[in-house]
Amino acid sequence: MSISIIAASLFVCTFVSADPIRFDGHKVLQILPHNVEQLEQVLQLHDLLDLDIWRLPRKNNISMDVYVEPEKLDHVLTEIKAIGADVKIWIDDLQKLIDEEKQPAKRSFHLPIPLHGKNAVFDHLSYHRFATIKQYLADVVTATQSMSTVNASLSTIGYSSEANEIQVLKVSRGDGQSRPSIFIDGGIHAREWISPATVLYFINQMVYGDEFDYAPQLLDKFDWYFAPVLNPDGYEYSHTTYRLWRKNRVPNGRNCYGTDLNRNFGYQWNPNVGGSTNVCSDVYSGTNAFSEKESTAVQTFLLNNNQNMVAYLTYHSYGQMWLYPWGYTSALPDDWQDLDAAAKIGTSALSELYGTQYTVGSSTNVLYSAAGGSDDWAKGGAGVKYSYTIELRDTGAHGFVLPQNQIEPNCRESWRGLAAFAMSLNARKG
Ligand code: 0X9
Ligand code: ZN
Repeated sequence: MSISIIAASLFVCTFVSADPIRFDGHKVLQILPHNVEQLEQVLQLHDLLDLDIWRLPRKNNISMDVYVEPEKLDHVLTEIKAIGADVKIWIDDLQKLIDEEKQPAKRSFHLPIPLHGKNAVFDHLSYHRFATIKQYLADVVTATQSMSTVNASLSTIGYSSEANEIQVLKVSRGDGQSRPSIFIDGGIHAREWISPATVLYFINQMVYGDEFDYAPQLLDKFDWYFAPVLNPDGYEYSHTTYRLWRKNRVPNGRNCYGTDLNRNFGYQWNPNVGGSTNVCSDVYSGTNAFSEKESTAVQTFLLNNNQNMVAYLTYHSYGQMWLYPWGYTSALPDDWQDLDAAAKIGTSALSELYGTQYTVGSSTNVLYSAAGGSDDWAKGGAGVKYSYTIELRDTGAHGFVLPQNQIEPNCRESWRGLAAFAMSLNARKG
């Protein structure tokens, strides 16, 4: 089996339940294949046993994170040892992490938290439900109405399959001048909760100002579009029912739900490259490119607004990577050196606060090949030059279940990285 189709069979069952599914005793293993043969064998095993690979670096001799239910554990461990790969239990009890994730984080002096609406506080230190996020966005719009140097306006660019709004907040100087623009989205994958939290933090800094005073410069140079939750149905489902849900929630028949929106964008769309034609798979690519309402909403919006769009950044987790196209092939875009240099400016600024290290490179070469990603389409389909997928914290200690006390440092460093990146684009454009 080739590396390009390894992610093709990450199966997840669908649960219908009043209480969230529990993950007591569920493990994440770290498996280290020593050569290509061992890697291939591990991947065959993953196919056979329907394992969920959380992180899959492209090369052997770099470990992979694999989620295993308790019933399968003994069998998986025996098989991996027979293959000769190293294996260790990396996360011992997933439920414990899920419980710890909820621990409230301490408020930090770095973040002035404005009051909203009827004096309600939207803190940027917790993971919020979709309804609360919508209220926050509406409150930001109201707040900027009495500000003279910044304007925020909200549009609904489409509706999800369960009829939730997909919203974009435009933040600009509001002086009637139009500037080059940058589009930032989050929440394509439901379980990556740090992603919407990061985009919301960016909005907050841009509108209310930030400790480094980047916001005025960033608003002088660009108009900003923020779409914090592109997959609202999946996001809610990951809160109410199944913490590790990835896809949207479209019904597919066979009691299986969801398309992986990041396999559904229409540039070199191909379910055989890192996606799947199996409707139950966690990386199901959809019936065809742009079969999903959520991806179509982004397509329509970007095609209508791409005239002067300089950058597209889509925030995901986890792995600490700043990735550029292509995801569908190991070949690189002609201008990859421009993308590489700008990403390195971002990651080096990001690391200055806490020393957090990010890997920069093309997504196929750093991670794995997967066609149908929004980043590939933004560049190849909408012609946005600086197109990236940013994989936020961490490198696997908590994976998708990043504790709330890491939200703030993650967002602070990411804001610094974003600002340095964006300012460098402007400098280079002269
Ligand atoms: O597999 C993905 O969709 C992304 N990783 S994640 O763990 N957040 O699911 C990486 C996408 C990289 N870009 C493309 N393959 N086009
Ligand atoms: Zn993702």
